[in-house]
Amino acid sequence: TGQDKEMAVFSVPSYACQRRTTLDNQNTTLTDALSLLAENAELSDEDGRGVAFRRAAAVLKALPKPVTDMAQLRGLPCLGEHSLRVIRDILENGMSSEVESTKQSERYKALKVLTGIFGVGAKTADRWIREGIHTLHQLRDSGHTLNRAQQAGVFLHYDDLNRPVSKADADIIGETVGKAVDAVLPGAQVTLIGGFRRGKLTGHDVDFLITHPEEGREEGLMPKVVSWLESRGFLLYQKTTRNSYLECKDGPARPPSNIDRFERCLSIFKLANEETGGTTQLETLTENGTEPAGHRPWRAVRVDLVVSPVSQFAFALLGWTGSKLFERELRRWAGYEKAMSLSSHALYDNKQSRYLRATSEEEIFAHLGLEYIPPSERNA
Ligand code: 8DG
Ligand code: MN
Ligand code: MN
Repeated sequence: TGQDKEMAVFSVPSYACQRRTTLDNQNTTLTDALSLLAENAELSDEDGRGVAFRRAAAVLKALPKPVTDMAQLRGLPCLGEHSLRVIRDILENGMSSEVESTKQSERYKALKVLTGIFGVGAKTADRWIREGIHTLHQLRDSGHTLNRAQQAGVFLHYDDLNRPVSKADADIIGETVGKAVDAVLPGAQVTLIGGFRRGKLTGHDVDFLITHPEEGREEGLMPKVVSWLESRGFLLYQKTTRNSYLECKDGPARPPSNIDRFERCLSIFKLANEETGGTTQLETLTENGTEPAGHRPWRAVRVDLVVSPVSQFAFALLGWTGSKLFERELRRWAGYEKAMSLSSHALYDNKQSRYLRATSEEEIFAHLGLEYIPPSERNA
């Protein structure tokens, strides 16, 4: 028909790691809807459905123009029946009743509030909801014993940790981490990873990868960095996990999953801020000794620190830059298309029964037979 001439026709490769996905998303209404369903599935322990919605959203993020007609989607990968139904509803009625009813549901709202607590995952939130706990006040009054992370998350820093972190904040924290690292191990290098490395302007945390150009010098670095930061009052909370990669019985065998074994630190930074923040929704909950945001000259920010030996640096950099879906797709590509196992430590070729070395992300893409995709185009 005449209409077809006007309509953009899209073609997209099926793995997100074969595509260039910038932050310039032309289909935010559709991808927001699918992401919400993905999130709801993930929070409900339905990871398979979650991934399906994430993949569908990622395909739409890669399109150069807004979708206006279902016919444009013909032949595109990763769009299952369910995702297509949601897209059709939005194109035809301006909204998806499934998305709207999910958003309004008591369960989804409670899951959002409770998993907004640092240290609370879907499992814990689900258990609390089944006990009738839907709000922070109900949680406080329930008498549940919370672990140290959860206490920091709910009673001390809930509002701060649920407010986006800006790139400017990330840079200030980067300077502090740089100073700490330089003081305890001169020559060690700090690299911004995660969403900010992909060019995002805000994030839920700030992620850093630390290494030293001489293999082995990075050993034991994390506790020293953490003490330096702690003694100067930069940390509100920290939990350091030791490197367990070298302790693995089978040596550096194929890592069984994407859970890596680097020395890492999950922390909450105390970031001095010039301007006062907005009012907190939880002023009533901060009666246990903390001042509400807006009345104090600092805010709490989640920071992840990871230490990698330089021999694994390229893999760590690639594995921690994200997005999460991009990482998942890289590993799927490696396994299904190349018979290789990719982790944040190494790349193993199952056919040659050997590890493939790399000192840059470019080399890893080349080993995988993929065109190089820079961080700013990994926003799948
Ligand atoms: P955001 O913080 O702006 O919301 O987004 P992000 O920076 O992309 O997400 P993130 O949750 O901070 O995760 C950053 C990257 O780190 C992402 O690719 C996933 C990856 N990552 C973890 N935990 C682990 C882990 O235990 N092992 C490995 N290999 N990667 C991990 O978050
Ligand atoms: Mn991050
Ligand atoms: Mn992180």
